[in-house]
Amino acid sequence: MTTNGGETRVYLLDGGTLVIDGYHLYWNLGPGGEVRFPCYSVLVDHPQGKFLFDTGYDLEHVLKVLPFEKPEQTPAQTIPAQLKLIGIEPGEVTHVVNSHYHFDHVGGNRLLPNATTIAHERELNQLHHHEPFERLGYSDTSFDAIGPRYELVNAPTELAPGVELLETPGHTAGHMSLLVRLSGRRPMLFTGDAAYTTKSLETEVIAGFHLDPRASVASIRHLKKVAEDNEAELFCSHDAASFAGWQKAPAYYR
Ligand code: 5PN
Ligand code: ZN
Ligand code: ZN
Repeated sequence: MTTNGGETRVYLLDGGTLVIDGYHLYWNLGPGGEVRFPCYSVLVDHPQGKFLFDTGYDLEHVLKVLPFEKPEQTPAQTIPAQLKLIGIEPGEVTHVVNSHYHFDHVGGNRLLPNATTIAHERELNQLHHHEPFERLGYSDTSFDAIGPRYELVNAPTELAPGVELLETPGHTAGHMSLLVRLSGRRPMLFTGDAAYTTKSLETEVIAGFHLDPRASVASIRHLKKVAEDNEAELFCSHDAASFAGWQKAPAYYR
């Protein structure tokens, strides 16, 4: 196992793009019309393990179940290809932690044969007992079917020194965000779908896909407070303009 001399590195893995309507992106605000946005995963290469936060979508699944989201994902934008860019084999990933179990955040889980899946107990329960309106969101259960080793958490939890999970429910029952402290820059706070874009943060307008809208708004406010208290930079889940400006693998943050 490489340890990078004890340094933690954060890599953003490009997983391609999807399209949704602007009214789904900004509930009851819009503007309407097609919006194409990125899906990405975060590899935290830490002295105590290689933690992957979210794993993007499975192209075959989206083409079959949600073709109207017009997926664009090249072979280079799969989890194995993105890991290869940084010289890591899928079998070397020690832990997978999903912000939540929507299809666009779990697609690569099944490709990580040795990883322990760190699951929020309420999210795992909701995957199995979701409301009818959550059916499409929870449509990719491939990762659950193959029998991963689960480690149940009730966030907030420290996965390793400087790697913290926060509870940010509302979008889903057990949604989690990730705070990573680094030696060479300010902390990185990955919101997951608690905030799709910086406009979601600024306007406090949540996405149309949600379990509990009032909890969703509270989670946006919680994230802004945590960012302020820790002087952290917020990284939203599906913001094309932001994503274009970030360093992507094989480059990294440290
Ligand atoms: C991108 C996207 N598309 C569909 C759904 C859904 O049905 O619940 C969440 C979600 C998405 O994030
Ligand atoms: Zn989601
Ligand atoms: Zn999403």
